[in-house]
Amino acid sequence: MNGADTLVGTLLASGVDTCFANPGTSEMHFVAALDANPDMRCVLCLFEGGVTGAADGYARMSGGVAATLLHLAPGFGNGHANLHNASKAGVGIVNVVGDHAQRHLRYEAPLKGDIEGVAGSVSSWVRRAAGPESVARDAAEAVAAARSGGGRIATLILPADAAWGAAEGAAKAPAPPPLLRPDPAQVAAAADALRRPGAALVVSGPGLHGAPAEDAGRIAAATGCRLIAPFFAPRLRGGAGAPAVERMQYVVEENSAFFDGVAHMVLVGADRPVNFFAYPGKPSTPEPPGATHDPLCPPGWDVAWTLAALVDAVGPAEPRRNASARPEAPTGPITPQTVGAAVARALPDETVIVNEAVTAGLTLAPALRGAPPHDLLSNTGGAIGMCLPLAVGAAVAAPGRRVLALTGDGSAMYTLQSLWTMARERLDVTVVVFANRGYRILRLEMANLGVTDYGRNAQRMFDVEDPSLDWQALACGHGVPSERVETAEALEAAIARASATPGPTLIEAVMAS
Ligand SMILES: Cc1ncc(C[n+]2csc(CCOP(=O)(O)OP(=O)(O)O)c2C)c(N)n1
Repeated sequence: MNGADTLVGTLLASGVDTCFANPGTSEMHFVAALDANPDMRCVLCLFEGGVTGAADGYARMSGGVAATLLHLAPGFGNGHANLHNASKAGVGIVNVVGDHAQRHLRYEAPLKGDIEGVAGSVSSWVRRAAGPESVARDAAEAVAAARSGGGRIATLILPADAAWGAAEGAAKAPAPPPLLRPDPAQVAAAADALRRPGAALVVSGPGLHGAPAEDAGRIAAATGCRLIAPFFAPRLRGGAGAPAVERMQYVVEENSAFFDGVAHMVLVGADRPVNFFAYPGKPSTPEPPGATHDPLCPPGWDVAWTLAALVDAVGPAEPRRNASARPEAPTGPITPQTVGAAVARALPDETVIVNEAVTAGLTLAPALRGAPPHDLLSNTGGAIGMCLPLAVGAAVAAPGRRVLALTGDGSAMYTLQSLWTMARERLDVTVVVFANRGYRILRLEMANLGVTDYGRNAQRMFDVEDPSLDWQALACGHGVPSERVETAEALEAAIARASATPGPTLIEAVMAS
């Protein structure tokens, strides 16, 4: 038995049985150990951004910890953006990053780099295995760290000689430290405050699906407060029958209007609301001046317990629920206004939607409210290129559920190789690429920043044309069947068709504007 064997044994003994991977020479003993343990599902992703995004999608849908296998500092660096998103989502990931053997590090070998530096900026736990005999204990602590605070990023650096050296046996992750909880007196005070006019309960993280979301709905019903979720929540239970939750807005003015009348916010699993960007002359935060915040249960604390304690304090009530509503059949060009109805009408029950449609998805929320029940995964960290990888991970974690990946064409190009993983793993994913042939949001943002007149350089940074991307050819090249639609009614029909077809399908939705 070597260090790598004890690592895989420890992951499995600790309940981590899925590894999204992009290996290299320094990880070959780890690969051999994974190979010797068929209970570990290994999923090859052809770029590290695909690896880390898939781990995020897997963790969001399974509630468990995903493992990744990354190749030294450059491999980790390639996966950084989606680890940033994952850390904002508050999910548990154990990254195993290979490094050169200790004796090799005194030389300037090509792949030598600052793994601690790049990993430290996005991990809440980083450790370098000192030798083969420490690997099992290190791995066990990495899993516990990934489970701490409800989900964190832990990175274990595995030097090649720690992997290949002789070691004793596997370990098992200890229980993570208990989640922090607010004081009962603080819960009682928050419950009182929620009964007053202008009160809002702002919930995120694990508070937006499952039993905690039901509790959040009960609290709103019992107190009459508003129940608010971030615009970009990690996992939001939605559709008919789900507790009614209002979602913040993206556009600054719309977000200010949304918070109109809010005098006091109780934050559970959520940070203080903030606008996505700063703009000259516009506020950073959306609530009216003088509104107060109670950070009752910060992200990483015990959200489920806090919501249950608030229910006890405010008394029983039935949540207000979204009514079932089927939008009118959309017709004509595919625009942000018709996308919502097309998606909502074609949505199979219990779909997992991954939304990175950017401007094409801006009006999705109202249409989804009365749609069949679903889970919605959003871009929590603002780094684009999460949609296709998250769809991979969500589909691996939730077999039997259809995954609908809604992506802008610009965003899809960041991590396009994920299509190949969908095809290889036969994942039931419908990918809709909203082809508006540009970075449309950046054009809108330029105007938001007060610049309305721009020339060739800016234009060429906003258009993705000349040449146009051929989405059907790109899908075909990754082994994914595809179709192209140009009207909202054809989009609805195509999503319905793809949903009934096993394996992945890509739909190129040509946008009119
Ligand atoms: C990692 C990263 N790089 C760049 C950006 C800036 N950015 C935000 S949206 C966007 C373009 C999105 O284009 P697309 O997906 O086609 O959606 P559209 O705006 O056209 O609706 C870019 C480049 C970002 N948010 N994250």
